[in-house]
Amino acid sequence: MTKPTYTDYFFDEPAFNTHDGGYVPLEEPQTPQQPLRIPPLLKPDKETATDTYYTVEAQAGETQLLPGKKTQTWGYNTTLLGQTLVFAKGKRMHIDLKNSLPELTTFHWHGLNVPGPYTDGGCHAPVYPGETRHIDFTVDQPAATLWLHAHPCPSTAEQVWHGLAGMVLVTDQTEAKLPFPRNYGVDDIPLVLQDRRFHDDNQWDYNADYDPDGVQGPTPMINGTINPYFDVTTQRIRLRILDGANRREWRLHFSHDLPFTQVASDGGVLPEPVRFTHLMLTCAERAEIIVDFGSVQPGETVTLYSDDVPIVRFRIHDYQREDVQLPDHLVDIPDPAVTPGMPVRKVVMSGMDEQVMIDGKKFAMQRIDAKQQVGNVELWDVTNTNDMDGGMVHPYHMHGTQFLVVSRNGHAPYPNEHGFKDTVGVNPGETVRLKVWFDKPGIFMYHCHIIEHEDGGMMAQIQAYDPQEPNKKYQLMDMDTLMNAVAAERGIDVKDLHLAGMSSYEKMGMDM
Ligand SMILES: [Cu+2]
Repeated sequence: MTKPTYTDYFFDEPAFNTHDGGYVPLEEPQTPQQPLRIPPLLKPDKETATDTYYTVEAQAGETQLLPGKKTQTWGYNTTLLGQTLVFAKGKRMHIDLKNSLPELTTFHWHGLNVPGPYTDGGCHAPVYPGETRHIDFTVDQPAATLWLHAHPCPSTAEQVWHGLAGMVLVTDQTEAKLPFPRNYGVDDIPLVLQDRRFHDDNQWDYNADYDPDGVQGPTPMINGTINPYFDVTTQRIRLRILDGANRREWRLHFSHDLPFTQVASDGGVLPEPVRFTHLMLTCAERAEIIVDFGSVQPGETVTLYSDDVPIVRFRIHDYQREDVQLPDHLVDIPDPAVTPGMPVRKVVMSGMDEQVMIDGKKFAMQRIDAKQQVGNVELWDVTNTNDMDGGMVHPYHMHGTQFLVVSRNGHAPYPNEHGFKDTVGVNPGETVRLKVWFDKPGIFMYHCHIIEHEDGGMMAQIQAYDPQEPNKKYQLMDMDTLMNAVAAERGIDVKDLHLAGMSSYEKMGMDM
């Protein structure tokens, strides 16, 4: 039986970001092409058969992005983005989280199955400038492409914009047996898709570009490279694509309408490979795709576009011919039964601009919005009440879980939504039903991953509890502590401090 090749983006076209009032179209850079930066693999401080020790340092620096002046940037163990971490399933990780930035930050492991709220690294796990926080955890999930980013509410968006986003690769024995390219940097390539606006002297200016519906820039930045090319030396390559933008959706397709095969989504390998010519990613989503250049002659260039703007050029060199067929079935995805007697939970994402909320409320760091027992399997109905006329797709993300997408408005999920996800785009007027369970206890955030929406209050938090300790108390961050700390770091009076996400609360006459 021949498998279909899907040729559409699936999401609702009237809700694409191109229709936003504040949409900033991508523009092809006019600067010379440069080799795609490949984030180096972070060397462990120490490694044994069972344990791995890393130091992850958030640092400020400058990066040559454009000809002329370097750009002030932030990164993890580098000046921009991050060195890539590898977590082998089953191993015990010991990580020093070192903050060498001038302000407090947090280290959030997006998609990682670890306890909350401190190991997870949301807003309750601040690391103050000059300090180090230590975390330990056992890698307890299938192979996947995850990421590390800052999450200090309400400055998450600004810190990610500065560059705090790194790749995390979970490996396991199941994925290792599949016929996927996995030679990192050669045929297994992370691809962090972002966009920036360059101001005077090649600098970024988050406040100048601020938009409560998400900050955008016209210049595509791929792995921290402007106008990149990649030299292809194998017939097939695997791209681990992350939408690492604050707001931008990426509608990806190759020149010649070259088809490609998606083999993994946010939480790991898909049950079956899915063939596409077009793929849309919303903020924070990941897709691993395998591109076969077997029909392309050495010397040619295959271009990856988002809408009609080239974002990466793949220069095809001589390669050894191979004839690899992906199996029809890749991995088994468990589908546990819903715990009897549990009502369907409802989550409503509403509003645009400063009005964004979840369940009619803006996020409050000290308020627990929901509770779910660890191990219970429950249905969550996540609704986007925006209307199709002027509404947008809100990428809904949950910490502490990899969920399954059950349905979209009662219909089957998209063909690439049959594996584990931690972020799902919800169309205007749509209810996406999820099957959600937590393996680890803690406080976990759930929110829109348009990062300015998240900072602006489209976020809530759940306590996943061990039945032995249903009312366990955690020390939670609060606005006074946060504001006083940031004001002190900046050497200003707290009453003069303004963080971008606060404006959404102020405009609505609400307290953070
Ligand atoms: Cu949103």
